[in-house]
Amino acid sequence: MKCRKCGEKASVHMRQHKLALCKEHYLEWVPEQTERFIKKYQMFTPAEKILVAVSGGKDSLGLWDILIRLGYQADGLYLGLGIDGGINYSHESQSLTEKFAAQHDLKLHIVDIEKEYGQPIPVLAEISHRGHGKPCAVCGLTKRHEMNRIARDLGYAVLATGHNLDDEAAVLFGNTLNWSSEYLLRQGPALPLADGLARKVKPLCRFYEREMTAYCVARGIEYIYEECPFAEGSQSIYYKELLNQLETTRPGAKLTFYLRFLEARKSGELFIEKDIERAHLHPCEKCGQPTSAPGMCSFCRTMEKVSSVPAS
Ligand code: Q46
Ligand code: ZN
Ligand code: ZN
Repeated sequence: MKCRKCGEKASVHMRQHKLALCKEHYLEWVPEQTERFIKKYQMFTPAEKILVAVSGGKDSLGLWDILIRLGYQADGLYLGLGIDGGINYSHESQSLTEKFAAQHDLKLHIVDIEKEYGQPIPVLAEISHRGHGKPCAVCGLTKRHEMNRIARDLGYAVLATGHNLDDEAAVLFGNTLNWSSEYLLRQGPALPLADGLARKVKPLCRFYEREMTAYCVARGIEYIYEECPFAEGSQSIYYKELLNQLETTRPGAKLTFYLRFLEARKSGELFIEKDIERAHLHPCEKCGQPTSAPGMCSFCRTMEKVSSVPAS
């Protein structure tokens, strides 16, 4: 196949777009598309300061690289979760993130959860008895809380994450299977948030995972290949596999699934857009972040529980 732009040999074939491009034109196409999505979903402007949540994986490092190439003011935030899993996961991902920041002369904030809260994520999860033996519930809660906290404390207008289409389609699939209307209402490329919190955006939400891999390889970005060891056997991986099977026989199915959802939601065809969550939110008595729980938010309650248990 030949590159649609220059006629040279193509190196990336995107069946779902009926598009093939050479390496050079692929490296132009990805940021152009990203810019298009940023504008379409009104994510941010060049005047705003962006905080990119970086994990050392291909999506977040790829996102950071694209935003910088597009001329945006984007700093990084790395959360040290303290996960080893026999592969030194957190340590490796942190060094790759630091290396990327140093190579491009970028500002990177690092928050070490153990230093902040006394224990690494797997231990916090164990002590608090949340999440049925897996640290993911406490991990997700902590990541959300810390990203919001840092974005707010350091005055960032926007928090950007590297979620790609495969991630978004899997979440959508799960929420649809359960008809979780509250979650469906909250899912989207750009989420305006309650008072004092940064907007949350996902500029890569229309790129397939393999498109991000191709981008990072073509740009020579070194990223951590392994997933977090606790991701194994998760529901979201199972949904991704199912959607991949569908995609094999129907190229573009994932993209259509996600885009039609966004369209239907926007036009109000699916749900009556009620401001349900907002109506019940109030600031947490301890950290001030919005919560629907009475008194303290679930993060602060979890941490209270943890600090009341003597360390063994
Ligand atoms: S939640 Fe669970 Fe992830 Fe945290 S413990 Fe690892 S797999 S990193 S997206
Ligand atoms: Zn070309
Ligand atoms: Zn709180």
